[in-house]
Amino acid sequence: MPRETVAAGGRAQTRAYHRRSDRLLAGLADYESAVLVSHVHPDPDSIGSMVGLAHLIEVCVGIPTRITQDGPICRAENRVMVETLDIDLTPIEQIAWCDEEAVLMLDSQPKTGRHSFNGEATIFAVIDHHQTPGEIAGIPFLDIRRGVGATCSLITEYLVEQEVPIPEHVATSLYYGIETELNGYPREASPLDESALQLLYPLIDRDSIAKIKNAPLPEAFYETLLQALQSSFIYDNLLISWVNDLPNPELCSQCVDFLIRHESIQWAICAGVNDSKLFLSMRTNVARAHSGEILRQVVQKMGGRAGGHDRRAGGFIPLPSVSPSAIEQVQSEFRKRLLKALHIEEPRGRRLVPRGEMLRNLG
Ligand SMILES: [Mn+2]
Repeated sequence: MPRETVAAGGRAQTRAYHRRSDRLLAGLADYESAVLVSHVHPDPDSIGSMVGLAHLIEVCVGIPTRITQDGPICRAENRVMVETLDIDLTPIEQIAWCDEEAVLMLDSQPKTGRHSFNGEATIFAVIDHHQTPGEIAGIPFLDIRRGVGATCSLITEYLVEQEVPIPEHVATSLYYGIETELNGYPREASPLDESALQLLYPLIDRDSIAKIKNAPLPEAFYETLLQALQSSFIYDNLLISWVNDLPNPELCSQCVDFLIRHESIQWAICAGVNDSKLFLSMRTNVARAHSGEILRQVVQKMGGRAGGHDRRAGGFIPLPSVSPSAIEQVQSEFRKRLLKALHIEEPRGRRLVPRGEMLRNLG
């Protein structure tokens, strides 16, 4: 256990830090400010955990903090979250990195290919719950708990340990971050997630949560969903859906959230082409299925990156070109590898919506 020698009444005394939050805050005492970074396409857990930690640091250490945004926020709910809760985000490319400022990485680990931050400054802390391993050697403060459902639950624990009052917008951010990560299965994650949700609930603004959950969807969502439905194929208990013209990467996850609810499948994946990459979003309704790890292993052999959790995963595979034949070749190899990884021996899929049906509906 880390110890620090403090002067007390003229006599040196050794204090043991029993709690992670004590150790984190003590380490920050040497810095003038703190900058919080996370992964690309920020999600509610990454944003919520940064909001919560920034509050903890400002109250307990008394130094200014900045919350960064890595890449665009595309998902409608996430945009409304930032607007409604008035979250101040600094684009990560505007940060001038310096040694006096502590860098804390949340909901992500260094060098996983999931962020623009790539060693521009020394990282002081990594706080995460992903299965995807990163390069963490030499980082002074680490709190990586893979069994926990949300990074926001870890930050809620710190706030409770330090007895810091949690303002409404902070509580709402943390609560929504945990809720989206758990996808309706709090007991499956960990008791820490469940207790964090219960603790935060009386403090949140329920109207804001309702507003976020009912975020207006862009017209592009419906066009993408139509493409996804028209190109969905079922192989045994797996549904694969191809979107060859994906307006933004996060629309894959919105489509797949809907597709996984099909009554007779256990796995669903939506793969869409955007910016010379095949973006992937995978879901399973099987408990503790390690889908993040499965997808990571499948795409790794194709030069791609992926990660995630038990029921949800995401990633991408770079495309050599966006010509139809190049796309088709990558799609077919990915399908082959995925079927193998899921032990599915059905090489020919059946269409979710038969072709004749689609043509008849066009009338
Ligand atoms: Mn997370």
